[in-house]
Amino acid sequence: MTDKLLLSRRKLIGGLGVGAGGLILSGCDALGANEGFRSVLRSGEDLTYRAQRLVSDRNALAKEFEEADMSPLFRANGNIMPASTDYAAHLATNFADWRLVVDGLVARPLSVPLAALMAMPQRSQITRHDCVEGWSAIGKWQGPNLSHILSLARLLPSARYIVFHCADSFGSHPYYESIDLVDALHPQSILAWRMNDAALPVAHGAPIRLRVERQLGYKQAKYVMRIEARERIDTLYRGKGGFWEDDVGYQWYAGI
Ligand SMILES: Nc1nc2c(c(=O)[nH]1)N[C@H]1C(S)=C(S)[C@@H](COP(=O)(O)O)O[C@H]1N2
Ligand SMILES: [Mo]
Repeated sequence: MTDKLLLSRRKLIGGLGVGAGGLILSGCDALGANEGFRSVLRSGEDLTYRAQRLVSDRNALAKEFEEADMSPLFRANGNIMPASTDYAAHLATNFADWRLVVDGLVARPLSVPLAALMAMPQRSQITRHDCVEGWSAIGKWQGPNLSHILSLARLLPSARYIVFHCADSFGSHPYYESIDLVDALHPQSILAWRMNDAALPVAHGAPIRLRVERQLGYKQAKYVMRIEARERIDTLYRGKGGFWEDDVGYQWYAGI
C-alpha cells in the first residue's frame, strides 16, 4: 500500500470516526478516485478488508517526540480545580489516603492507592495533545498502562467500554469520559501521575489523568477517581459517553 493511500485512509478515519459505524464512501474523495481501491471495495472481500484496515490503524502508535520538542508552556484547560470538599481533603493530605476505584464488569474490583500506581511498571511518552479549541502542546507523561490495571481487575467477557469518572463537574454535570477496549488496551493508554518529569499538577488532573494518545484533548480525562467497566454507555448520564459528547455533541470517537 502506498504512503499516499495510507495517508488518505488516516484522514478518512480521523474525519469520520471509527466508532460511529462504518465508512461513508461518498465523503472519501482521495480514495474514491483511486481505481485500485474502488475495485477492492467492489470485491467480495470488501468488508473483511475494510474491517482489518480499520483495526490495524486503531492499534498504531501515536507519534512520539524528543525531549527537545517539549512545549515550554503546556496550557491547562477546562476545569483546573475540582470544587468538591472530598477532593480538597485529598489534596490537603497530598492524596495519601486517596484510592483509585476500579469496578463495574470486573471479576476483581480494586481500590488502588496512589503509591501502588507509582510502583507498577511504568510507561513514559512524549506526545502532542490537540484540543478542539485550536491549540496543541507537546508534553511528557508517565504512569502505569491502563491495560495493566485492567488485567489486575480482570474484565468480564461482557465488558465493552471503560468509563472514567472524574472529581470535577460543570454545574450539576460531572465530567466523565469513555473509551472502547481497543483504546483501553492500547500500549500508549496510561494513567499519568507524572507530567514533564514532576508530579502531575492540580491544573492538569492530579492525582491521575488518562492519556489516550490517539484521541483529542477532551478524551484525556483529568482527576480520575473511578474506572468502571460497562457493557453499554448509552444508559449512563445523558447517553453519549462523555461530558462534552453529552453537552455539545462532540464526537465520542475523537480519533487523530
Ligand atoms: N476532568 C476533566 N478532564 C478534562 C477536562 C475537564 O475540564 N475536566 N477538559 C478536557 C479538555 S477539553 C482538554 S483540552 C484537556 C486539557 O488538559 P490540560 O488541562 O492538561 O491541558 O483535558 C480534558 N480533560
Ligand atoms: Mo480541549
